[in-house]
Amino acid sequence: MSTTTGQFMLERLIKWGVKRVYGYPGDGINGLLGGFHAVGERLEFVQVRHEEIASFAATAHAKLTGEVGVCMATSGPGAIHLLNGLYDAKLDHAPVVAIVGQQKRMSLGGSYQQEVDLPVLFKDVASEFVHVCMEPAQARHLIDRAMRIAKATRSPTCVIVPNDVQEAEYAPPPREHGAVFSSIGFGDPLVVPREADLRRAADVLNAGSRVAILIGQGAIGAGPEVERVAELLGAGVAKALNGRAALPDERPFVTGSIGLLGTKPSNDMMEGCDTLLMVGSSFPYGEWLPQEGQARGVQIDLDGRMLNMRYPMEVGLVGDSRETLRALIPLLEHKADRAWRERIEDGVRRWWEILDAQAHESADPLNPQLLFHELSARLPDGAILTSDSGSATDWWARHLRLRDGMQAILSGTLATMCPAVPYALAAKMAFPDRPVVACLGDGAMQMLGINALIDLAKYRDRWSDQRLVVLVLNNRDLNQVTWEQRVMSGDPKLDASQRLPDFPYAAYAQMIGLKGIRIDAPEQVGPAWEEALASGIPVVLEAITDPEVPPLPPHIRFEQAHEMAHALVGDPARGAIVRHAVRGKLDELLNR
Ligand SMILES: Cc1ncc(C[n+]2csc(CCOP(=O)(O)OP(=O)(O)O)c2C)c(N)n1
Ligand SMILES: [Mg+2]
Repeated sequence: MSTTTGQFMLERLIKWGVKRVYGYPGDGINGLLGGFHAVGERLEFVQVRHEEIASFAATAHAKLTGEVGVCMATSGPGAIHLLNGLYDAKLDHAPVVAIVGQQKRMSLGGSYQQEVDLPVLFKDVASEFVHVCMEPAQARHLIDRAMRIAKATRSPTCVIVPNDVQEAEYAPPPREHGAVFSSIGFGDPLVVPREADLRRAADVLNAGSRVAILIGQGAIGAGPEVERVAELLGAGVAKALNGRAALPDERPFVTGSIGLLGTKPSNDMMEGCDTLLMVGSSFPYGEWLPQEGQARGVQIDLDGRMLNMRYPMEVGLVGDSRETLRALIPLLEHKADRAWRERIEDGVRRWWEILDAQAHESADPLNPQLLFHELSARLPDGAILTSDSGSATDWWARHLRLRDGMQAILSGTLATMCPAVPYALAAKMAFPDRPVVACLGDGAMQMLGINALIDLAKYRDRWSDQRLVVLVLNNRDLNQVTWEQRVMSGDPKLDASQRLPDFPYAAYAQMIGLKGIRIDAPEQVGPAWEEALASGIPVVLEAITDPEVPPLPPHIRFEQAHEMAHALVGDPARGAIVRHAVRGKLDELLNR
């Protein structure tokens, strides 16, 4: 029996080790879909509600497993819907392959139905590799290169396939001039800097007396080495959001996240340090790093293009974080004076007390922080945590104490709304035996999350461990932006753009065969988590939370406080906000 080019492409993906493709059908990929009959269970088509869910899920697969995530969509509108998830992959350096359909070759250029200039559309997001398969003999090397380049560059790549090429009989490249003969396989190299550069880096780090370390997702897998370096240098470790799981929060010298979503000890450490070591991070906000000239800097990144751009580093090392730190450790001297480290640990201890106090402040009806505080103590071993973009992200970043063996992902650099539930789906598909908790706001839930819940309901029966909780903060507000308007721009809340309609999230979950729990009182929070994590079925935990609890750390900068004061003059919620803000400040002061 002959093989179609569509089927051949699927077989090729299987040879590359791909087990599932997230996608949505359309006649632009009928030739590929037909191939799924032939490949059977070796490659699964996971049908999700929206192509954006497919690209988020493929991205999450890549972020969680390190493997290439694959998504598929039809020509025109389907392809367009993939874009946001693919940009998430691009900006967070995740390897993803998108396979999209196109109209027949003979239609192209005819302003044909659903004809979109796909190479141009994907040229930016898949800048490392995007090609059209114009004939069957190209199929082999286009799939091989899309997979290899996604892996090698940790970025999304794209193969566009006209429908008639998908349906055409596959023929391997002929032995003639012009043919391309590719093969599968890619082994990640171990990249280590040169000895002389390591020595220069060690000299900088040894000379400092107050060293701060900032790690990002590139440090995942290098936790023990980061810990050893921090021990030798008497340093503290701050974490960018996608690097949260690289080093557990239980360590007394881990200052937690950084930036506007960050912690006071991270900020204090950056303000007080004389040396900065950055590992596997492109944390974008320079104002939360030391002032130029204040500190000497060393940076390690696997991608040389990412070096020395957030802070003027003295030494930039291109290397794998674990191997580079291992090579650096023998060159580092143990700092005898531990005063700086003790100061950091003191600050961290105090900070956890502040967070505890803040979580227990009363609010109307629920303080969102309490949800995260109570979850933190109950996080199951091996949990995978996903977050969205919104005020939930602030609490997620500060209040959850990650332990060894957990993973935590979000859209770090694109900071887009909507990934939390699609990420949770992909987490469960890749690790059906691990508990998953997704945290998001009502805006993101209304934008895409309620659709993605249908996917959870659809696929849940295959998960051996049913622990999957979707926490929705129902505050009827696009709260993060409301606060950004107040704090960054000095404007009061604009009701027209910020207020959200209510929606029965928990009741909706019940309706589609999941469990729903709705809470609106502090004493319900702990028991709700207990129930949700023990219920034997995925749960939507809907919490009615107070939008006037500022999702800002108590140490916001003077200019921001000034802008906020200005904004509140015309804000109807002024009284409640000032009460919360003053209480937050009091917690900070009383815990000194
Ligand atoms: C796709 C997209 N649109 C808009 C934004 C800007 N934005 C960031 S957070 C946010 C509010 C999110 O609201 P919600 O999900 O209700 O969470 P809350 O902040 O209320 O907790 C918005 C609109 C974004 N990041 N991504
Ligand atoms: Mg909201």
